[in-house]
Amino acid sequence: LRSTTEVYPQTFLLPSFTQTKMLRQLIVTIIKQAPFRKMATPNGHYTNIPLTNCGDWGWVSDEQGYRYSETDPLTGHPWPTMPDYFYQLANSAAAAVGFNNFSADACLINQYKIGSKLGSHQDKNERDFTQPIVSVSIGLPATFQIFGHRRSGKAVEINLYDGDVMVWGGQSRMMYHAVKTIKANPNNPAQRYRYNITFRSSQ
Ligand code: MD5
Ligand code: FE
Repeated sequence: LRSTTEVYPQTFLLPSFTQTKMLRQLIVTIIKQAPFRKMATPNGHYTNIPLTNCGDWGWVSDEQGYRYSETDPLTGHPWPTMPDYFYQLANSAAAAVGFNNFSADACLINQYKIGSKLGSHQDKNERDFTQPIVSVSIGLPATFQIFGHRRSGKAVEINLYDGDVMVWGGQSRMMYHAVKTIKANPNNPAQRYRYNITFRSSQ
């Protein structure tokens, strides 16, 4: 049995913290209003990973840069309401490792296909870096890399499975991180995607 570990200072892995059936159903509902899409980036490309958001604020990218927006640039409408089930999950995961006042106002949902990856980057579009970030893995397994203060070099690697939750607090939330190329799951060859739901306090 895998138990909660501090995989990096102030970074906690909560293995099998949640079931994912309800999460998947709620994602289906959200993407009817705000579908997954790649977003343009300032360097003239598109994000590798299709994404969407729910909650008061959503992370967006365009030719101008990265920021949080109260509306979906595809429709001009507010993002879908964050399901209470999502909010409570993020809250209880944060509280389980000592962050008792976490209140997510932003929820980013990433969709990874087999063969896709997320390059090394820092998350720095939020206003209050003392607030933790909570991330939930659904579907295909992934190897997550934490590089530390440099973009590349030697990384701490963490395997993430369906239902695993990570909480990034303190200094760890400013670390460079990446997701290695997603592979098929030999234990479940029919599985085609990994979803990651990231909860943030953005404002
Ligand atoms: C993922 N997503 O698996 C990850 C989970 C993203 C992203 O990285 O930006 O959409 S969030 C992991 C994370 C968040 C904030 C800080 C750190 C890692 N960190 O300092 O290592 O789709
Ligand atoms: Fe990130």
